[in-house]
Amino acid sequence: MSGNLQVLGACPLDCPDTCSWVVTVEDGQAVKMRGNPDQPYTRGALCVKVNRYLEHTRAADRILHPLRRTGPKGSGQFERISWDEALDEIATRLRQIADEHGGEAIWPYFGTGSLGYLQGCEGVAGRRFWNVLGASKHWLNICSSAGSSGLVRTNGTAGGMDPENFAQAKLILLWGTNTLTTGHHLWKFIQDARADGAHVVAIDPIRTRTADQADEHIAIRPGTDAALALGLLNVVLAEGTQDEDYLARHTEGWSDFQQEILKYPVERVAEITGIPAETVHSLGMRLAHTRPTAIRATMGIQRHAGGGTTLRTIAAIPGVTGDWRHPGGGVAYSTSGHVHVGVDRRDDLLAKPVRTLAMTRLASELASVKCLFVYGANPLASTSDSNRIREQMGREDLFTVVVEHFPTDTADHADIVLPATMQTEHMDLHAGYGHLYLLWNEPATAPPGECVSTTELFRRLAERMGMTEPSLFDSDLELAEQLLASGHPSLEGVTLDRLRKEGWVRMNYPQPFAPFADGFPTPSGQLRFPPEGKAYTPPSSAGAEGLTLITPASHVFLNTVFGNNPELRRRAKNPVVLVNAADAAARGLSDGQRVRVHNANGEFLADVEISDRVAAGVVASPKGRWPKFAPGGANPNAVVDERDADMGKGAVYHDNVVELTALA
Ligand SMILES: Nc1nc2c(c(=O)[nH]1)N[C@H]1C(S)=C(S)[C@@H](COP(=O)(O)OP(=O)(O)OC[C@H]3O[C@@H](n4cnc5c(=O)[nH]c(N)nc54)[C@H](O)[C@@H]3O)O[C@H]1N2
Ligand SMILES: Nc1nc2c(c(=O)[nH]1)N[C@H]1C(S)=C(S)[C@@H](COP(=O)(O)OP(=O)(O)OC[C@H]3O[C@@H](n4cnc5c(=O)[nH]c(N)nc54)[C@H](O)[C@@H]3O)O[C@H]1N2
Ligand code: SF4
Ligand SMILES: [Mo]
Repeated sequence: MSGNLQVLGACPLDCPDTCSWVVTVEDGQAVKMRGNPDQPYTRGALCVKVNRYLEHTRAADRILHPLRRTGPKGSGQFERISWDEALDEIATRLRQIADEHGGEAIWPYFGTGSLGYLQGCEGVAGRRFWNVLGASKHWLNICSSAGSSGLVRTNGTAGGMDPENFAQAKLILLWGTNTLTTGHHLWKFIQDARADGAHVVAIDPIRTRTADQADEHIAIRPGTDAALALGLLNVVLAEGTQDEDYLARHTEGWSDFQQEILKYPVERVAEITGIPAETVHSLGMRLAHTRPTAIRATMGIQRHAGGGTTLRTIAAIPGVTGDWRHPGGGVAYSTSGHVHVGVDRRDDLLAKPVRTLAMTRLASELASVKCLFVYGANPLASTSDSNRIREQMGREDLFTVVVEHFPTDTADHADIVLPATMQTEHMDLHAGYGHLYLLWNEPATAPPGECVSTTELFRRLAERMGMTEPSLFDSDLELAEQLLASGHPSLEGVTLDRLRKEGWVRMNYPQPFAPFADGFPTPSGQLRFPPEGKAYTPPSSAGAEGLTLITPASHVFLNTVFGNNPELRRRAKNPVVLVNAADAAARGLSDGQRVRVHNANGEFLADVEISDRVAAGVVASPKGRWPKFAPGGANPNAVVDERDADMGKGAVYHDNVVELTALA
């Protein structure tokens, strides 16, 4: 690599926008990265976080060599070892554990550090290797599974609107989503709609920066959104603007669901949701009379006891209004249901069926595990009930391998740390969960130090363990060819050659796209309304003493990625907890005062920010901070329950009851 090159890549991070980027390479060094101006969703912009990506690849604390633990677990004391030594030790321990305790005592625990189909979670990297070994399966349910399950129940898929078609909407509900922080590229399409007269409403217990920019903010009581959906439909029915033709042709269960809606008059909904009855009514009137209405709901809204039901019932709205007829109408949660890349985990390589471990249950399930093999994840910072995880990860009889870029709290607990490549150093295939493009990421530079990609790591491990199954040794390009060869019509003409040349390709969906204008991917082809009594699940905090804690996305971190970047840490300032003046007064707390935010699970420390951004009864403190950089050594996951939502075993990050106590 010499001279000046422009290399096309894709952002690997867990963000709906999956941006296309252009890296300028001079003499083998990546010197500049910018958003691809030609890509219709990226439109030339990255974000406040990824603008620092190249700086991050060269950070002083980057892990560049394999390491072996020398101090107590958690101390972060390591010595450098060679790849040979690391592979030998891992191979020996894996074999020993599989022989003594069975393969299921091994937990390959991966997260959303990279969404790549080769190097990351979307392609379930490493699974073929784990199948040969007979290791437990891993269920990536930390993020979106409750909402996805709810949507599948109603629509047969979690896929919905093409977010680009928000430009055609006349009413936009940003429902439990913080667009300007968590996926800001949608905003341009919202602005296009606004230029055409669309009204934008943010429905969120917090007045976020997105709510500030909306035409209207409705502060809802956490976990009560399904009741609001029913109340809005109650107004639609009263107005008689339901789409009878669409209902008759494309839905089932309407007469029962109609009865359910009638149980939620505006006054009752006001009581449940804490929203004034006039506001519920006026939003209902807008919904009743505005076609098309586009609803953007993302993952925040479903991190609750009733999160699955919430999406199940919100998904009923466009079935009643007939909004699915129009490209600018419907619900957009995740586009991943429209991605039909052919992931082949090769379950046929398993000698016998194995158990599946849910990642949200790490705190409990670790007790039955002898090897935890972590890649693309930072559970000590991101997974619920972190105190119990920390206790388990301190066990001497647990063999822990962590494949990482940086010395996270999780890596500090490893027996062996392996150095991983970053996105500019390996190849990968990506799809967004907020648009309908596939992207190719071409490596821009050679890996620094002894960093190795995920695919290469598993090839090396398979070889070291003496495995002979040929598919374990497929090259990255062979794997990419397999992924694109699913035969699904949405991939017709989408070749690896084209992707490598053009960087991104829209899948074969019409533009504009009305996915359910003519029916749904359910067995009957019809939308299934929620059955009687299943349209609303109250939040677990209902009736509990204390404050409901929401732990939303940080503007400057991406989950815990960038949690060690000096400039972004500086911008994140000290941890704060937003508290309404009434709640602060009731506890004698003043602005800026440091408090313990606590419950039976544990505590974290934060500075009180008295704010009308939250209503009485609700407090908020963002996710993403590394525990070891937080005062008191804990982030909000110390108080988050290890508890399942109603569907998909989803996590309940925004549904925990806490108290605030001044630091003595
Ligand atoms: N309190 C609270 N907690 C939450 C949430 C919340 O809303 N509130 N949100 C949850 C959600 S939505 C999610 S998705 C999870 C995310 O939780 P995790 O899946 O655990 O993701 P991260 O904590 O971001 O950690 C990702 C790690 O992967 C590493 N990494 C990145 N790319 C690669 C790679 O190519 N190879 C390897 N080996 N490593 C790589 C990064 O350095 C980083 O340390 O967090 C959840 N945690
Ligand atoms: N900057 C940045 N961007 C990110 C991430 C990040 O950490 N930082 N994380 C990425 C990941 S992994 C994901 S999954 C997505 C998540 O993207 P979002 O879903 O936007 O993330 P959250 O901030 O968890 O939740 C969005 C909003 O939902 C609100 N909310 C919480 N409970 C309720 C409720 O009961 N009802 C309603 N109506 N609203 C509620 C919260 O107050 C919050 O403002 O973002 C991705 N993008
Ligand atoms: S984090 Fe999201 S907005 Fe930022 S560059 Fe990556 S895909 Fe784009
Ligand atoms: Mo997520």
